[in-house]
Amino acid sequence: MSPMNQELLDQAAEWTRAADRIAVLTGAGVSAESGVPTFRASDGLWEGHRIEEVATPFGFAENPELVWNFYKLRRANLRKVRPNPGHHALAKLESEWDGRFTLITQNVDGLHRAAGNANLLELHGNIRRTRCPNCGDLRDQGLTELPALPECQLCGSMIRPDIVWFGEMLDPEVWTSAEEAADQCDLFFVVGTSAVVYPAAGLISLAKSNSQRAKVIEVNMTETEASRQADIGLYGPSGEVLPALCERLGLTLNLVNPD
Ligand code: BV8
Ligand code: ZN
Repeated sequence: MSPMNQELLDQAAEWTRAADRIAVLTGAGVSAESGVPTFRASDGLWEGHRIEEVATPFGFAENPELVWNFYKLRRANLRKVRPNPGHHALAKLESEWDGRFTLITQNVDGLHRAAGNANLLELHGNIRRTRCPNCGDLRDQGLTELPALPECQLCGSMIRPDIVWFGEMLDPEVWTSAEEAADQCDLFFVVGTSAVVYPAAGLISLAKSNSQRAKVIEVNMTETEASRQADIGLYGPSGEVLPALCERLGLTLNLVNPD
């Protein structure tokens, strides 16, 4: 870690130690060191398709097989993927700030839950779950291989991933809880997100302008849309920066991944 970061890391540790309520917003970058590709590192294309075309209800209506393929490939990749030290550091922080720590994620990969975070808000759903648009059946399918066009076990209709696509509303309960966490925190971390997707990215300014005048700490490889709102920017891989922060706080990480 660069010497400049050491000083900033000390400041971040001081703010964390003093924090009463912590909220964290994560994006794809926190899973990058686990081997999960981010969205916009490449040219934002998947098999030549723009994500914003594939991850939409219109794309699904147009070509359900293509969209199911997009998710089945990602589900298959996740079978060999484990939480990285960045995920474990966030689980450790939650256990230390028990009841005063909320993890809000845009990720659908389930790795925060696998690392042990429980007070977790999955804004964009979860790739392990499917939903039936006809009868509403919600099912945790794990990461098992699914048929080309999976059918509802209750009513036989074609089911979809339980994921929030572009142009779709977020689950109102999940979103309200995320807004409350950002509004009530006095320390807000933004980790591994390009902060371009709304309404998730709006949580940063919500925290920044809340009555506690929350401090904002960004953890990323590079500057992002969030950087101008961050009081501190810790630039480096979250799998190194977050464990280094825990070390400053005297917290030892449990890096064992339950298989
Ligand atoms: C909605 C599920 C109301 C899919 C996802 C024009 C302007 C502004 C907004 C809009 C607009 N047009 C439309 C909108 C709204 C739209 C939106 O925000 N579009 C964006 C693209 C402009 N939002 C919506 O549609 C939302 N719904 O608005 O509802 C509504 C209703 C009806 C009609 C209109 C409005 C729904 C958004 C949810 C979309 N679904 N995911 C799937 O995953 O398959 S979003 C998708 O992007 C993922 O969830 C992902 O998490 C998310 C954000 O991306 P990031 O996580 O930030 O990933 P990214 O690759 O971008 O960045 C990675 C970062 O990590 C980088 O900064 C990199 O530097 C860093 N990094 C890399 N390695 C590391 C690292 N950092 C640390 N350590 C490392 N090792
Ligand atoms: Zn059904």
